[in-house]
Amino acid sequence: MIVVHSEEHRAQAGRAELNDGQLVPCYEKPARAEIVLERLRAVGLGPVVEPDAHGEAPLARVHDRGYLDFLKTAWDDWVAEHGDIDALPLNWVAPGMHRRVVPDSIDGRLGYYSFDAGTPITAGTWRAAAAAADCALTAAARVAEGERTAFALIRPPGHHAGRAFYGGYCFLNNAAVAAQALRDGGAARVAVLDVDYHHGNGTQEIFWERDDVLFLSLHADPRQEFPYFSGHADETGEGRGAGFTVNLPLPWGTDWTAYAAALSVAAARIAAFGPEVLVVSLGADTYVGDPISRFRLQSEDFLRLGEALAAMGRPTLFVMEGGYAVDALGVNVAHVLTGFEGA
Ligand code: OKP
Ligand code: ZN
Repeated sequence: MIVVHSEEHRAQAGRAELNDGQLVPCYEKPARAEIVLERLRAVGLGPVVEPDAHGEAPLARVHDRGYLDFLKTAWDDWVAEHGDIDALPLNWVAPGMHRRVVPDSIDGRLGYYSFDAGTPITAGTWRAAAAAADCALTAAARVAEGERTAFALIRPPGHHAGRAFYGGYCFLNNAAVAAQALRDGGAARVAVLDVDYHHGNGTQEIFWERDDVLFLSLHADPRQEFPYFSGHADETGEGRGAGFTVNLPLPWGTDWTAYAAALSVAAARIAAFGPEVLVVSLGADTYVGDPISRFRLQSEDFLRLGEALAAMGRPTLFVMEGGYAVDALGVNVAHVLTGFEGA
């Protein structure tokens, strides 16, 4: 399986995120990608190739121009105001307020374009995020050229990033950028299946009114879990997109048996849609040992997940999302990919 990876991910190395009332070391850190790469090499999965530069045009197909411009200069604007400290937002819009005017102040713009305080912007955020999107686009191109599958081994992740907002460790929606590029390259229908523990609210928002990109997500119930305000079962899309968003929220404690049942529901919907390509937002934070998540998948279950994805029978692009039990992350991600390849 072709693995597309860039060391530029290391440029995103936040010092702290706000979690449970404290500034704590970032869970979303460079070691995550490093351990996955090490494991893929150990099991002989590869080749590992560098991304091609795709420029900003494919990003602007799913992201707002003003948002991209904000992201590019946010760090410099923040440092000019506050010095060399990770940039975190502190204020957001509430009912009765409005977001008609984009603030000039960097503090105002951080709040305007975000939805949480767990996602530091650092000196290298733009560089790392752009490299991740390039990896996803490069892997997508390989699948478009006829490969059965490819894996974008990337960070920062993307599925919480929307058309004009960041949050949940995500800045550019790599899976959405890739799905749109596949559409623009001639695929009539693309499905994005998000198996990260958290709801892919950004991907959902981007494709909410679209009937050419089916979005499906298995995730912890937003009644219990981040991002709290997105991912309920009755969110199914609007306009032309009505019925083309599928949310399968699951309770804390979900194990493979319950997870596999939900996966079957997603598989049936994907089969009915008949996509030319399947994009998998691959988070391994469903693992029992994940430090910020509460599902109960075992390492062996990730092999079954890979087999179930292969059984969907589509050319498949894997895009890395979350997974924070760093010691087990390499094994778990490799299990999905080898499970897929062996099936
Ligand atoms: C990103 B991805 C836990 C706080 C969690 C945000 C989690 C973002 C997950 N106390 N904060 O979907 O893996
Ligand atoms: Zn996640």
